[in-house]
Amino acid sequence: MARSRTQVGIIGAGPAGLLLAQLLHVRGIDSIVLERRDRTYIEGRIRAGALEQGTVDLLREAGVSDRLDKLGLVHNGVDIAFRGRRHSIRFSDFVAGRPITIYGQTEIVKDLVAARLAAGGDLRFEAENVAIHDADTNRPSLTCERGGASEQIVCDFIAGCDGFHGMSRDSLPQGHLRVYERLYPFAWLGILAEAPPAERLTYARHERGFALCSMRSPQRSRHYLQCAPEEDLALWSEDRIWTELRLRSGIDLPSGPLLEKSVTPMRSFVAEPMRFGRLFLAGDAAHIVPPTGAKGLNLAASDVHYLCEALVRYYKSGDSAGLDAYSDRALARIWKAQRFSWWMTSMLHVFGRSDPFEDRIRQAELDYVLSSQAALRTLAENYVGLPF
Ligand code: RFL
Ligand code: PHB
Repeated sequence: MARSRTQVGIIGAGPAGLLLAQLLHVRGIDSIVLERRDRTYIEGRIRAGALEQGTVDLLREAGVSDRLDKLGLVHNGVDIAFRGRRHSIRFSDFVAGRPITIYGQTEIVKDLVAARLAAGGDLRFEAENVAIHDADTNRPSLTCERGGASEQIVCDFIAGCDGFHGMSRDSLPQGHLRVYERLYPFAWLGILAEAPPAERLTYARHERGFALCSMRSPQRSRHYLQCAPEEDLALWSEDRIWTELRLRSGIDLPSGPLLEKSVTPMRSFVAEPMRFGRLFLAGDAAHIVPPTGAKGLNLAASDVHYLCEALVRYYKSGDSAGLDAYSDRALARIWKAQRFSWWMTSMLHVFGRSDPFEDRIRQAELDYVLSSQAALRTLAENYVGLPF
């Protein structure tokens, strides 16, 4: 068996794992990243797009902001369409200097992979059967198989950054984790299209369901429609999608060829604590939010920030107080983002006919938010991202 040694063994080359590896590198700490998929796959997975300023700053600190600075679309607010009217919320009216930046997660992953490889970083793709050993000792290790050969990596610490369907959360002993979960009775049908986007990021609550008009570049739009969790994509022709988007958003969106079409379930999920011995969970491996608040990737970034700071402190001075505090610190921010994502999701989606009273309450809440400076401030503060 081939053996290696590193300071931090990282499972998963999504935004969390890659950003952690790159930030640790900048601070002089080495790591090895094990990723189940190949490079083309992870660089093509279309997901998030809205970055908080804290996430942008962290990418800058990691030295991967050249393309982001050039291509990122800076937005100082969002629109909410409701009952035939568009309401513009300007973040700068409430929180100074904290815009959001639209830059695709695919691009972040490409930038991080390129930076890791340019720095001679150890990124191991197509690592199968990754397993964690002795996480509750001072000498944890990882094993995996690549190209039919077994590998072992002995580390000081392990970071489980392998997303919601990864193995690290499940490798914890039964009973160690407490899980909180909510499934929503709807999903999002998402498209990426070669078509100019709406001018402003627009969230719409319509009696036919929620819609979101976003973008990736001045020529590329990213839109979402509330649909059923088991929605059959075959029933959604391009024409039907564009008609529905225009109806719900009230925007005369130009159409164009679709580059991608998929259905995403909506879920809130938190597993705590985010630590077992020398294994630390970060990002979607520990928590999922419904995408209505645009918080998933941003939470992965803040987890990584806390974890990186804790590891740097440990390696600088042998002080493990930061590591001991990691889970509580990360969870304090996660739960606030969970609340915001749940609130935005509840207020902007149509939950069906099962509870007409609650539906009217949700509409009244949105009506109130859009008419109250105090409520708009609350929305803006949370949307741009709470401080790290
Ligand atoms: P990821 O991105 O899932 O990466 C995990 C990586 O681990 C690998 N892996 C394994 N590797 C080795 N061994 C195993 N056993 C493994 N199992 C899994 C996987 O192949 C993968 O490469 O998790 P990470 O890094 O925590 O990043 C989280 C974000 O991807 C996620 O939170 C966001 O995409 C959520 N999200 C959004 N977040 C935002 O902040 N702003 C947004 O605007 C936003 N929009 C979205 C979103 C997510 C969406 N979908 C599709 C879920 C919009 C959508 C539609
Ligand atoms: C996106 O651009 O993909 C996006 C933007 C805002 C969200 C979710 C997704 O709330």
